[in-house]
Amino acid sequence: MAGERRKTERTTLEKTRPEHREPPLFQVILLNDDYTTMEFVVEVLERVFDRGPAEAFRIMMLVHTQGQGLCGVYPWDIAETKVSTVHALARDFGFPLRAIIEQAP
Ligand code: TYC
Repeated sequence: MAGERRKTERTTLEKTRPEHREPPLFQVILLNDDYTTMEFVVEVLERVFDRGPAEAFRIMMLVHTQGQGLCGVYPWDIAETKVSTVHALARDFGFPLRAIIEQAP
């Protein structure tokens, strides 16, 4: 029966697909500026991006020398929350520190 054949084909197609799709991932990129202190950036990388002290210092120096640097890769909602947290902390402490989101390649 045609209906049954279609059902069988559909079942076969579903079985050859991956079980679930990975969510698209987004990079959170920190931008350099001339006013935010190095100490504050290291603190942000440790607290917001869960980096250890040495890694936080390495990323801060990368941003300082290259103009920008990757802090982490997350699904959209988490990336957005990280950026909002960075901007809120920076505002509270009077620094112009900015972070942006880019689609991961
Ligand atoms: N360029 C800043 C300074 O010399 C330090 C800095 C590093 C600022 C990284 C922002 O994302 C940044 N004090």
